[in-house]
Formats: sequence, C-alpha cells, structure tokens
Amino acid sequence: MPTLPLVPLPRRVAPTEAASPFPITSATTVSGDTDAAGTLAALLRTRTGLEPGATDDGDIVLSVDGGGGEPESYRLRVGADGIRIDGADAAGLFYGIHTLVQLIHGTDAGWIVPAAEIEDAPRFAYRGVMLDVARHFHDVDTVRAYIDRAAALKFNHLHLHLSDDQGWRLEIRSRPELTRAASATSVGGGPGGYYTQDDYRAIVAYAASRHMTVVPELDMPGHTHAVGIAHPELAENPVLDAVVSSAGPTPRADEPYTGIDVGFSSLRIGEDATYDFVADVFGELAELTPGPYLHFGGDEALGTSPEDFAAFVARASEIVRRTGKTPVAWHEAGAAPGLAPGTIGQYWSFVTPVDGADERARAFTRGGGRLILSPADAVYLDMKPHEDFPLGLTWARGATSVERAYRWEPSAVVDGLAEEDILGVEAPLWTETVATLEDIDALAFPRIAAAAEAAWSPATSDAADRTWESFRARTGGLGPLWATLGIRFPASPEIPWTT
Ligand code: TNX
Repeated sequence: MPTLPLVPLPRRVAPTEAASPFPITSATTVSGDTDAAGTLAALLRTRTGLEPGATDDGDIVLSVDGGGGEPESYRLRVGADGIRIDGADAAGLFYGIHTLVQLIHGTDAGWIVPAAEIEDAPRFAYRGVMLDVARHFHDVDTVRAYIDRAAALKFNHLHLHLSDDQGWRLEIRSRPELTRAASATSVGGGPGGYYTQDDYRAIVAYAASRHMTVVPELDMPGHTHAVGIAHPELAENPVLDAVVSSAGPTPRADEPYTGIDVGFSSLRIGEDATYDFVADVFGELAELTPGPYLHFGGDEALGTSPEDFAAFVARASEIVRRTGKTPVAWHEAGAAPGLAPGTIGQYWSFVTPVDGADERARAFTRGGGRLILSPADAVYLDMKPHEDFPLGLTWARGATSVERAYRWEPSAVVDGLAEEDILGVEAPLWTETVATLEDIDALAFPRIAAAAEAAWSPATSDAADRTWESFRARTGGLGPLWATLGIRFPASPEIPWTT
C-alpha cells in the first residue's frame, strides 16, 4: 500500500487498499466524547476549513472504551461508511484523533481519508520535549504553541528548564528577589522575563488539556549565576578556569550573565542556608505542579569539586523527594553515592557514551530509578541540522542531520539496561540561539518527528517500517499539514516534501 504519512509510526497499520476512502465534506458529522469532538473540530477547521456537525450517530464516532487496553492506546478504523476511533483512555482517543488528522488529504475531488485500520500504543510511557526558557525567555503563548506541536506528535511531557546562569524564570513567593533581581535579561543582553505563578498554572493547565505533564527544572548546584545575583550569600564567585568558553563576556558575580559559557557557577555547598533555599524553591514548585516529577538539574557543575557535588546531590535529591515528588536529575548526579532512591536520571551524552556517562546513568537504576534518554548527538534539537544553518550549536559531534536524528535505537545506548529501566525519550531544545517561535520551529522541525518516533514507535527491530527511508517518506507527507498548522518548518533537503 502507499506509505501513509503517519509519524510517529503506529504499532500496526493494516492495509485496506481495496476499500474506498472516506470523504470529509461540509456534511460530515461527529459524535461521541465531547472533549475529543472539540479537539477534532478545531483541527478539521484548521486543516480543511470545514465545520463538522454534531449528531448522536456521526460519520466519525469518538469513544473512550475503558476496556482495559494499554494506557494511551487507540484503535482507528476508516471505511467508506465512516470513521471510528476507540481510545483506551482520553489520551488514547486524543492520539487517535491526531493520527486521523495526519491521514486527511486534499484531492481534486475534495478532502479524503484513506481506508485504514490502525492499532496503536506507545512504546515508552515518558515521551518528552524540553524547552529552555532561561537562556532566552519564551512567553506563555509560545509555550502553548510548542505544546500543540509536541502533543500532535504524541509527546506527553513538557520539561521546562526554568533557571540557568542567564536568568530565573519562575516567581517564587518566598524568594521574591529571584525574579526581581535576576530575570530581566537573557543571552545577548536582550529582554528576559519570567512566569508569574498564574502564568505557570496556565501552562500546566494548557499542557494537561493536550495530555501533557509539565516537568519543571530548577538547575543546581551549577548553572546558578542568576541565583547569585539575587542571593549573593548563596553563591560562590564564578570559577573562571572551569569555563567551557565561547569567547563571550566574562561572568562577574554582581552582573547578570548574558554569554553562553557553562560550568562557572556554583551554589555554596557547605552552607545550611543553601538547603533552606533548595527547600523553599522546591517546596513551592511542588505545590504548583500537579505532575509527579521535579527536576533539580545537576549538570555541568564544573566549578564544584566531586565531593561537594556528591554532598549537594544527596541533600537536594532528598529535599525534593520529601516534597512527595519524584526527583529527576541529569546523568552526572549518578556519580553521587547518596542520591535519593528512585531518582530518575536524564542521560545526555552521545548515542555511543563518552566519559563514563553510561556508568553514571546505570547508577540511577541501581537506586530503583529509571532513565530518560536524551542522547545529544541525536535528539538535541538545538544542534545545527547542517553546518551552515543560521541557528544552533555544533558541540554534539558536529551538525545533526535529520538522518542522524532518526538512526538510533533507545535500547542500544546504555549497555546493561532492561527495557523497563528506560522510562522514555526526551528531545531538549536549549535556547542560546533561539529567541522566537519561528526560531523554535526552524530548529525543532523536522527532527522533532524523529524523536517522537523513537519515543512512541516500536523498536527499530520490531517493525518493518521503522526505517529511515520509510520515515523520510512519511514525514514528507506531513508537510501540507504542518504548513496549515502554521509551523514554519525548514524544507530540509533530506526529506521528499509533498506540496
Ligand atoms: C549542555 S545538556 C547543557 C546546556 C546547554 C546545552 C547546549 C546539559 C544538561 N547542559 O547547559 O544549554 O549543552 O546544547
């Protein structure tokens, strides 16, 4: 059968080649679950300009069958007589609708959906995207737009990197200095910003309406220059010999930092006041966050000795755990013997691990935790897609082509893990070079689709169409949909775009 433009690839697509497609017209009606019908109506309007009618017995029937199917799974059947989507739960139905929307295409005779029978369920429970709102601040509308883009590709977690050397981006009532003194600038000196607690709640609610859970990160003990601007008593002086330098401005203790170097800042590890601070900010964050995870960073603490780093990670992870949430940390924290049990590790070394990152990642699983895989040379969306692309960085083994973003297998990254040790896959977008939604689209697309497939679809060995050639063709078929959704994706020459 012709390749259907479905990304991420569903678990099973049964060909019903002989059957006629189903036409979508101004007379098309929808019935069933009202939330889902609203989601579908909005997408149909955007995609086709048509306004579906609501009836009791629609051409398109949407139901949550609650029949004990796998979480987030759905069945979609398109025949000449109508369309039916059964979700095992509301999320499954939502994903079925997005699969349906990917199938709709225009012909000379009008809009049609090819006949198909699809059974689909995710490989991993955690499918994440991360947006760094610290290097450049991104307002609530931009975050909403990114949630829509990600949810349509069946991502279900939004990790927000809320603090870094360049700024603190979330109002903390018990520590008002953080946003008062340390949020007004960003990389390059441009305007910063922060989320009020109501802004943050609005993001959480919008994400939930798209079946996404927010995973907030306050990064420490490194990446904390902004904390030191607000609370000089909590921070060490910049450690300049630790800096991974880009020849930008030199960090100074009493000035906001607007460069993109990393590794020079650290909280004071030996002071009790530091842990009062950690308890205050994560205590408030836990109250604001309905989801189960709080990320405390732990990456690139290059100005902190290994002993101090281990001491900090032990105390901070325990403080987070006591809020009732599950701590998450970048893989470096796996080096700390006192890491709180159950802490989730986020691996950000390469597809082939370097510098013992795999050993630190395995340490999380020994403590009963699991791993989120973010191999930088495959899923860091802020890497340039090719060397002369205007935005992005290249430290992760040079530019990351769409093909390289696609060709990796999650179970093959860290040796010695069972499939159950992998919580999922996350694609981070760091924003040193990313200031606007247009910039986000330019770097995220189309590689975000490759990450979605790694997170949702069967393993590369378990499905005939889990290949680069198939992915290219399927992604190319999504061009018209992405364009009507207003996504300004670059027309990567690696993809045969349908026009
Ligand atoms: C590494 S990955 C970082 C970030 C940078 C990113 C740029 C990680 C945990 N830390 O601080 O923004 O590289 O690609």
